Amino acid sequence: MSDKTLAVIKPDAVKAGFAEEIKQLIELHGFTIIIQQKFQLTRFRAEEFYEEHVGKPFFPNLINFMTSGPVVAMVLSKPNAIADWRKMMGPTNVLKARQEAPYSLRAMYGKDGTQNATHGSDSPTSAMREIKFYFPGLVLEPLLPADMARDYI
Ligand code: DGI
Repeated sequence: MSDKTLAVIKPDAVKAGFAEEIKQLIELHGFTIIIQQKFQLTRFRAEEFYEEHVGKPFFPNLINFMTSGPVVAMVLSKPNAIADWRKMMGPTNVLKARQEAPYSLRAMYGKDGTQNATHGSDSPTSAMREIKFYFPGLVLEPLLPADMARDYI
């Protein structure tokens, strides 16, 4: 699974009209967008997605932000997708991103600590959980090994 990751263009960047530009950059960096869809998250769904942050001081702002408009969720594929997408996004905090990685997506398209333009899974386990969260019907692996599958065609 480390060749696939879940990427999200967050409401600030979608609202500002950056989604198409960000998708072009994603493809220029060698990722394939396997599937993409625009979603409006409810508070319930946003709280479920960010359940690891429940109780932290920034949690209410995060939920308000993530439900403030549509997001574009995508499954990206490429060797080393998880780490390479995290690198392309840059640090979580936009001000830090602008200092340390000025050409990262968060530096270029984000606004502040909360409104940081993009999301990316941080491990193979979270990639699997997050891909299922947005795309529960997506089959990423063949159901049967190819040589066995031939017997069923
Ligand atoms: O995986 P990341 O998005 O880089 O970071 P994360 O999973 O630790 O946090 C999820 C989001 O929550 C992050 O994109 C922005 C927000 N957040 C995290 N830490 C802070 C924060 N927002 C504020 N205002 N302050 C924080 O310290």
